[in-house]
Amino acid sequence: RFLKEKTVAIVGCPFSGGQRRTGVDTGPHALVSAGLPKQLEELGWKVEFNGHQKFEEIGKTITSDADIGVMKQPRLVSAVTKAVADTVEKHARAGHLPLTLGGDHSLALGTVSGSLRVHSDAALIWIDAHADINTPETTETGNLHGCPVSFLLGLPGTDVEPFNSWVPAKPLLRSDSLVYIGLRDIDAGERKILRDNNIKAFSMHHVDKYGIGKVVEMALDHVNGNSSRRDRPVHLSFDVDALDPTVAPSTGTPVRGGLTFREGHYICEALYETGCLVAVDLMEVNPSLLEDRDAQQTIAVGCSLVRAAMGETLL
Ligand code: 6HN
Ligand code: MN
Ligand code: MN
Ligand code: MN
Repeated sequence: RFLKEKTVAIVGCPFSGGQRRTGVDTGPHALVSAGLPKQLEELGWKVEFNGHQKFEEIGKTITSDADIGVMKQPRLVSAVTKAVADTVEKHARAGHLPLTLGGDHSLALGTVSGSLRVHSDAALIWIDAHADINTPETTETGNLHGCPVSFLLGLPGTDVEPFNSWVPAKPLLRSDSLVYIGLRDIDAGERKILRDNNIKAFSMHHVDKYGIGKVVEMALDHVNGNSSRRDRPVHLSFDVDALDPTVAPSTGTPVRGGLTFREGHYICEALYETGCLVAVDLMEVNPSLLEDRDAQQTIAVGCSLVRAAMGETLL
């Protein structure tokens, strides 16, 4: 409805600079090699994919990247997310659906910024075990993949170098345009931020209590009117660690007690059904962490989630 044509632009982001473990930068390559572009063509999409983003070039321009406060690799993360924002914006302007494959979740500062430049009233649906809403002041790890949402909301403490060279000081996203599903590992500082800003979040407790069908409906009601009137574009940012580690084991920060295979897929299917999706991220797939069988399983699940978000139905 918000797209000009049924074209998906795959933005492969081999990037691991927002956290400490290596290998998450091989996620996009693994997902594409597993046949994702062809699978989406078979669903009736025109697929644009001209190779993965070339972040090495950006890396070369950054000669030293000392911590700023506790933030790790801030210059690299800032430069890469800025480039991703520009790329996502370009595809969104053309009326295409950018599908960003990560890579670590710091990338979503770029993807969501890019979406909002074109779809300024877009809502953000964040599927994750974590809230990724630490600020440079609250983060306990200094890993920027735990912080992208705070920058999007323009929370106190986010107007810092080098990000303020391109992230506007004025909030990009209102806190009532964001909703979480799947949370179960929240830092103390994040819990305070969620409460103080009245941010809607459905934890695994809510998934158990209401069932995934009701949770998705309540999430959509919160950010996108009631069921008879869903008229806002939606950006879906899906961290594969939202799924239970038995379903998606190869990821950097697994937390037990996550979404089942079907619950994860249900979310994607239900969001596709709204016709409001304008961008999709699949993040934190790290095929290098475990033995091959676990990696293959995680890649297969990742492809399957994307297909569900792009219209694959059971019947
Ligand atoms: N992710 N809250 C922790 C931190 O380091 O800030 C974990 C973040 C995980 C981020 O999974 O995208
Ligand atoms: Mn395009
Ligand atoms: Mn996570
Ligand atoms: Mn995340």
